[in-house]
Amino acid sequence: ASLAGVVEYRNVTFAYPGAESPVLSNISFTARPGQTIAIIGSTGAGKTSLLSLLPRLYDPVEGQVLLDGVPVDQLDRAEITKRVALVPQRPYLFSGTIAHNLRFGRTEATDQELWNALRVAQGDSFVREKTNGLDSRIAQGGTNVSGGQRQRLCIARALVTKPRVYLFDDSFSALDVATDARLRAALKDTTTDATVIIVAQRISTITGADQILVLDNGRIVDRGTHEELLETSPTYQEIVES
Ligand code: DCP
Ligand code: MG
Repeated sequence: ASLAGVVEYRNVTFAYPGAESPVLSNISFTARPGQTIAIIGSTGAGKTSLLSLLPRLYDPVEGQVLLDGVPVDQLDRAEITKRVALVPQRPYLFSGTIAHNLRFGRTEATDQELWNALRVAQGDSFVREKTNGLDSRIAQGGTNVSGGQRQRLCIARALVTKPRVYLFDDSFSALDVATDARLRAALKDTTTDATVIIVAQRISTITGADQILVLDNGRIVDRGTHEELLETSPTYQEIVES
């Protein structure tokens, strides 16, 4: 079977450079094309750190992270960037037009592709309402758009790259529940072959995930579907009730 799009963490332990204790301990899981894997856990549990190891923002101190069956430290960084899109927790917009921000240097993307990405990200209507549409200017840091609009533009930017793997770090938190649900439904329709890893705070964002990893203090303490975890995981129940 092809390993294209398969993400595997194998006994991964990670500490930030210079830090004494690890922020991730013995993390193992596999995410396959067509699947959505969700990661949930309290603030500081290590969710962002976990995602950061796939695009090699950092490397583990023990264990391996594999993409397409190959350890990521054996892959070219440019190749990883092509295959993996990370929507960061603090999405970054720069001073320039919406089109510039969506293309992010990918000059080959057509306007039609930008609009398609915006439609999936539930961002097409607010862009259309702007006088200059795709040519409207974004201020440095995206200060002239709302938090939810910023998130949707950064999700659209990820869609434009057509990656095999999407990493969403709390990317739906500024959206209202209805927009969040519409966006994820549209995402599922257009990324049927992609591998999706979602970090989320809101339970409703992840109830449909194929597998949920419950992260606590750098460890996966429980895993399963929403229904399974409701039965088996006190940590998950606490999160649901909070
Ligand atoms: N940490 C660190 N150096 C960094 C980033 C984080 O020492 N450059 C520490 C802070 C936390 C731990 O690592 O103790 C885990 O941080 P994460 O950002 O991975 O935690 P989460 O993403 O789970 O937290 P949040 O839900 O607040 O985003
Ligand atoms: Mg985080």
